[in-house]
Amino acid sequence: MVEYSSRSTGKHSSKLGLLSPEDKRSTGFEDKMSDMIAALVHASEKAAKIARACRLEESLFGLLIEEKKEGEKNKKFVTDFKTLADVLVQEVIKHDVGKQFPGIENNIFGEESNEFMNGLGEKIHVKVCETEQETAKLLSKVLDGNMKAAEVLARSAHQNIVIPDLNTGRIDIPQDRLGVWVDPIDSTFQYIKGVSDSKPNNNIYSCGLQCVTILIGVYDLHSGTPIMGVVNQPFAVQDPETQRWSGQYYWGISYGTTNVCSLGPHSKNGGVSSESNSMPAPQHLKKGSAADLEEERFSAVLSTGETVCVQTLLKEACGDNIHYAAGAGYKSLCVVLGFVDVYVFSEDTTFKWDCCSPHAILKSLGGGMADLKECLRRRQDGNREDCSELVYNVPVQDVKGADRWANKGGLVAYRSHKHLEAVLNLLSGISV
Ligand code: 2IP
Ligand code: CA
Repeated sequence: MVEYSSRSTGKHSSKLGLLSPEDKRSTGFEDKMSDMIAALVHASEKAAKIARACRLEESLFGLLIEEKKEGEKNKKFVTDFKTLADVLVQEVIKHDVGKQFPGIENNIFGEESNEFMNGLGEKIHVKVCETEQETAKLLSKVLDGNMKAAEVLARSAHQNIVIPDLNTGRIDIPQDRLGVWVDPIDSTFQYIKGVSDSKPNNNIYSCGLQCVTILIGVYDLHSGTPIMGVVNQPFAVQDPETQRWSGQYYWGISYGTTNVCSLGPHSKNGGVSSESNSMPAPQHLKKGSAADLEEERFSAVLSTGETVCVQTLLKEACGDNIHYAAGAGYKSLCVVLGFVDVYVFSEDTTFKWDCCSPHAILKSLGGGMADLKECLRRRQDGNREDCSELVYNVPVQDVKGADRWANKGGLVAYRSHKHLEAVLNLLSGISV
């Protein structure tokens, strides 16, 4: 099997004074939360390896791409293979993080259930077992006896991965307050399609494997606010000679007055960056003057599924600075990286697992992710001061299935409050 590498974004920044490893040892402080983010990064790297293996290992790729062929008799089964890979990643995260933080596995949530039915009508609960062999045996039952594919998957699930020290500094958060949202593969459609030669425009890929992300976000079970997150891009860069993909991951922690991120707070990363990210929200912007227009100028990334009304308003305000890209996680990452100022979505088809991790990173950079329609409603009620951020612990009432965890009011992901304000000014007339 070919080895693939991922690298962290390298640059570390913190708004805190950091404790050196020596300081930590001398204080005897149990730096649990920096271990937690390391465990999440580690789990995301393993998930990235599984995602790459499913595309690159012949025995798995065959199962994955079958889905594209219409009308095949085993279509349902191969659709389930993608689900199986998703569930396996979810279980790997539960297993690995749960081993280090016993009990947290009960508060790790995702879209899929781990219950499968195979061709023989047997009900199987997919999980990571004690040994690689046991996991392979269990997976082969779901894969109707395909031992080769089961062995490759089990090997990825049990492999040892080393990640560099993240050097987060000391963070003390009670573990029993933590819930975790996992999206094992965001932008599934791009993942299955597997386009590798898409070209970026202003650093942004509108489609292709670059839009695939693995999202792991931790939130406060009581308040619902995001606390830490990892966004892993398993197909970030392809080597033109070997065709091998390498990944990239980004992380951030925001808790109380602690804000730490793998990116500098003013990092531009070659993109159109917001120059300030901790500006107070401007009050009652008057429209019309040159200064106001300057204030309201921003760049945005949108879903191709955005409504015509919102697209038209944003196009008028942003001109050429409007981009389209696949993947809720990827679009949020474009904001994190400063390629655009905002990601706006007025529809209700993103979910808690799509947003929790990038939201935590944006928060650590002084930005956030607001509930678009709730913010607009508050303004219509005359309350321009309070913005409503997305929360992660409250389901939508009277709804079943995945839609319970939809972001009902849409969203605005932003790094700077002034850009959130500009979006809300612009969309103040849309129906909420
Ligand atoms: C999807 C995925 C889609 C996105 C949708 C998410 O998650 O990110 O790309 O739609 O909102 O729920 P769009 O690309 O139009 O933003 P998944 O791929 O996990 O189903
Ligand atoms: Ca998703």
